[in-house]
Amino acid sequence: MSNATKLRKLMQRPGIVRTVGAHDALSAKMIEQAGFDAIWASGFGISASLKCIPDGSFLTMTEQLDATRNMVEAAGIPVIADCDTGFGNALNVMRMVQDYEKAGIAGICIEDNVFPKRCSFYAGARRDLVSADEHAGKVRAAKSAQSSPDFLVIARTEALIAGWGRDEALKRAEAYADAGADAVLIHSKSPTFDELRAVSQQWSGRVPLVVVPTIFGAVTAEELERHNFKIVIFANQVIRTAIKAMRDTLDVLKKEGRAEAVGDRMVALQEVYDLVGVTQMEEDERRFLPAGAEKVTAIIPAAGFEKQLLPLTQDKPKCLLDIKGKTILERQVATLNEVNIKNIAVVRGYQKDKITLSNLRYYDNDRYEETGELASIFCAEAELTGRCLLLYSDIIFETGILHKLLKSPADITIVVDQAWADQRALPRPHVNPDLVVMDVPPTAGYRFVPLDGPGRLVRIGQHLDPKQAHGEFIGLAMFSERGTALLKSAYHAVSSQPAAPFHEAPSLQKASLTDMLQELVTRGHDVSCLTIYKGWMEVDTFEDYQQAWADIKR
Ligand code: SPV
Ligand code: MG
Repeated sequence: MSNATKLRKLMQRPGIVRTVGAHDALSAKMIEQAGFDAIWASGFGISASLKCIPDGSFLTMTEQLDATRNMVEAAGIPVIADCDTGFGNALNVMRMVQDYEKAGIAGICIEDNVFPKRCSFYAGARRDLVSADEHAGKVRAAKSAQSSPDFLVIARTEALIAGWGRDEALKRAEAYADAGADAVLIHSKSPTFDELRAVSQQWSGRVPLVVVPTIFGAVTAEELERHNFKIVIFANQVIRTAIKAMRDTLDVLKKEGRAEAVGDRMVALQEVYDLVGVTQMEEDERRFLPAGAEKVTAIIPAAGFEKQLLPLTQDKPKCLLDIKGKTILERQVATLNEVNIKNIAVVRGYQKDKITLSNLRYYDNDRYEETGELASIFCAEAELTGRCLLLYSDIIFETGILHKLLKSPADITIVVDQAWADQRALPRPHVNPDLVVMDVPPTAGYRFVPLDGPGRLVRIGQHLDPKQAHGEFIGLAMFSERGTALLKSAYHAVSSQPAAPFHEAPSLQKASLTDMLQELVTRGHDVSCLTIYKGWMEVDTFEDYQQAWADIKR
C-alpha cells in the first residue's frame, strides 16, 4: 500500500490523526517507533538541523525534498511534507507535487505567505500574504499535478498569524476547499485554544481541519478531536527537546571533562545500533559478502608432545620450532593475519609457559599426555562459536589455501592435498598421513586438475588402505556457524555416552580431529573436501624439519 493510501485510510478512520514533526531520518524513525500515525517533515526543523538557518525560504526545494525523502525511507508511516509557499508560483507547485509524490511522500502542505516566507512565529519579521485567488490557483495546480488520487493536498492559511482576522481566515479556507484542497490548516499563534475553537465552530466542515498547537500547547489531542480537527501536528517539540538535551550534555561535558559524566543522559550504544539497523546489516554481511571478510576464529591445538622430534622439542613445544628466524606459530599467525583473521586461540599443554606470543588467546590442556587433539580443541570450546578455522600447530601453508578455504560455502570443509596420491609410491611419503577417501576420485596421474566441485569426504584416518586413498588431510578445516554447531553437538553427544573406542582412537578422550570428522560423516553431515596440490608442509619428524629449512626461503 502506498504511503498516500495509508494516509487516506488514516483520514477515513474515526479519530484524529496524530502527527509529529521530524527534522531528519532519525527523528522520523523515532516518531514511527513511538507509535504516532504520521510524520510532518517540518520546514522549521529541516532548516535548523540541516543548515542551522532560519525557517525563511532559504532552503531550495531540492534540499527540502531530499531531507523529506530521507524521512520517508527511514520510516514506515506516511510523511506529510511542509512545502512552505510551494517554492514559487502555481507552476512551480506542479513540479513540486510531481517530485514529492515520486519520492513516496503521502501529502503536502502549502501556505499562503508571500515568497520568501517567514516562520509564523518570528515576531519581528515582515509578513504578507498572497491573495486568496493566487493561493487557490496553487491548490488547483497541485491537485491537477498529482498522479495518485490518494495524494493529500493541505492548504494552509496564515491569515490569523498575519493579523487579518477570523473572517478572512475562514473565507480563505473556504476558497482553498473550493479549489480542491483535501484539508485546510488555519494556523494560529494565539496563546490559548480559544481562537481556533471559535474557528472550528464556524467552519463549514466541508473538508477536514488540520491544527498545529505550538503556542496554545495546553490543548490535548482529544480536545482537538472533539472540535472536529482531523490532523494534529506536534510540529517542533522533538527538535526543541533535542536541542535542550544536547545543550545540557555539552554543559556537563565542558564542566566535567569526562564522557562518563553524561552517562546517565545517554542511550546505550546498542539503542543507536537498533535504531539504524545494525543487526540487519550484519545479517546481510553474512549472506552477501565474500566469506573471507566475515569474522573467523582460528583455533590451534598445540598441546601435544611427540617424542619423534626430540631433542628438538626438549625445551619447547613443536609450534615454537624455529625455521629461519621465525617459529612455526609465528608463521601461522602471520598467514592468518594476511587474510584478516585476527581472532586466534591457541591451546597449550606441553611446555605451555613457553608459548607467550602476544595478541593470541590461550587455553590450556593440562591433561595433554592422556588426551588427544580433539580434547585440546574442546579446551577452547568457548571459542567455538560462529565460523571457526581449526589448524594443526605443525603445518606451514601458503596464504592462497586460506583464501580458497574461506570462500567455501560448505558448513564443514577440510583441505586435502592430492599430491600425496601421486607420491604414495615414492620411497618416503609422509609418515602416518591422515588419509582421505572422497566420493569422487580425483583425476589420476601427476597433473593436478581440480575437481569440478569439491569432493565429499567418505572416510578419513591413518589406518585406511593407502591404495584407496585420494589424498591427505593437511590439518586445516573450516566450519561455518552451522558447522561449528554440528561439531559441538556431535562431540557432546558422543561424550555423554559410555567410554568406547571412537573410530581409530581408543576413546573420545584420545581422539584426533580426523576421528571427529569421520563421526560427522557417519552422522550424515556433508564434509566438503577442498583439494589442493602441495603448497604446505608439516613438521612431524626431524627429516620434515630439515626439509622445512631447505624449502623455506625466508
Ligand atoms: C513547520 O514545522 O515548519 C511549520 C509549523 O510550518 S510551524 O513552525 O508551527 O509554523
Ligand atoms: Mg513550516
